[in-house]
Amino acid sequence: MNTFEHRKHKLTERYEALIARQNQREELGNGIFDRYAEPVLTAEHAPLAWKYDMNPETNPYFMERLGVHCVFNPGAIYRNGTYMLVARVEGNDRKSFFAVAESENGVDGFRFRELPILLPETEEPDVNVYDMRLVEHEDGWIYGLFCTERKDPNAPPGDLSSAIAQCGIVRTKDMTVWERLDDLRTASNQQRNVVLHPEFIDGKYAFYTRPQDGFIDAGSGGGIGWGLSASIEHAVIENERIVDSRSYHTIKEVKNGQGPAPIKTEKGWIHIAHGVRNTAAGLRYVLYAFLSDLYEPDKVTHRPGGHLLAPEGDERVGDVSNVVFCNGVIARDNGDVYIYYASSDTRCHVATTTVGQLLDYCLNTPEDPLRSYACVEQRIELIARNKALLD
Ligand code: M1P
Repeated sequence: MNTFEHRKHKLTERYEALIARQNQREELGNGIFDRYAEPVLTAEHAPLAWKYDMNPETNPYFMERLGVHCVFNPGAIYRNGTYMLVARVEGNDRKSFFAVAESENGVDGFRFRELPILLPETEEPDVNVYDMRLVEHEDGWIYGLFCTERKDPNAPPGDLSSAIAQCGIVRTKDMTVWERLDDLRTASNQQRNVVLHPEFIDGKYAFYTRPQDGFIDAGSGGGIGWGLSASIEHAVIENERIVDSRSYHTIKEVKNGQGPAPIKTEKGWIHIAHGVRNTAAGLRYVLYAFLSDLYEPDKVTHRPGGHLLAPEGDERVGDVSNVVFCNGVIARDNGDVYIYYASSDTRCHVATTTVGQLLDYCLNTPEDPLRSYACVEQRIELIARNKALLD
């Protein structure tokens, strides 16, 4: 066997073993959700044909020609008995693109479709696209809202980092053919983490937004916003207001953003979001949850304190370390919930739970009382109640 044949054979074997690997639910957990031993989707899940020139004449060393660096921040949807992730795949060239991976059970066996999505562009081409939120809207379409990034035309000469982030919109009926609509227009210069609410509100399309002053910094902006648009083909939000703001000395003091579209329950909408705080080691991203009113989803009714899920163990290290981020969740009709989250902008994981557990978490976890003294009071009260049970 020559180098080409040997490497192709070994790499194919390793790839198929990875796809066939079973995932184990970790024992006990925290009662809120269960983690799994293995990530569900990684850069190694990218098919060999996406990376290698498979012609021995032109690639005698069986060398990677177009490497895949990371696979993270997937949108998620359950269709026709299949768990589908639309992952953010990042090439070695730093450009992200979207690709659909499918699994029969939602916790392992994810395999990418043959081709990544060739996302249609608008007249103003995207430089980078990422973090798609998939929503089955009551109008009958599946929408994908994502971040489209282009160079900031007002950046001073020599500044090759400043970008303008805005919300791009595509829709599909079959998860195969994607129609590009106009980018969302709002008053904010920067929009990331924009999510479409699955139902009409007052006959209009409703959006969760995240206006910011700068590409990285919230500045005087930030918080999860809310706005309505009569049209989805040419979506415009005239009035945007903050429904979940940033807050001093909390897990969301620097910025926050809506995760996937919220989950509808009889007690309200369960939201999974991310909160960011600063540390000496840089920004730390965690997930948190809140509940909003069933009929007025822009009114937050319950705010459990602290994080829902924070990076742990290997999750803490990656391309952008100390980050967990979620823009995909699947809530099955039987109440099972699959939270797809990425760690450190590198790989995708799943945590499983139920609507019942998430509701209990939202309804019965105390709010952050915002001061150490009050936090201790809160904990002493819990200890006292437990002690009373023993007496
Ligand atoms: O690097 C962490 C995350 O940073 C951004 O999130 P936010 O807009 O809240 O800062 C996004 O680029 C996200 O993709 C990334 O995971």
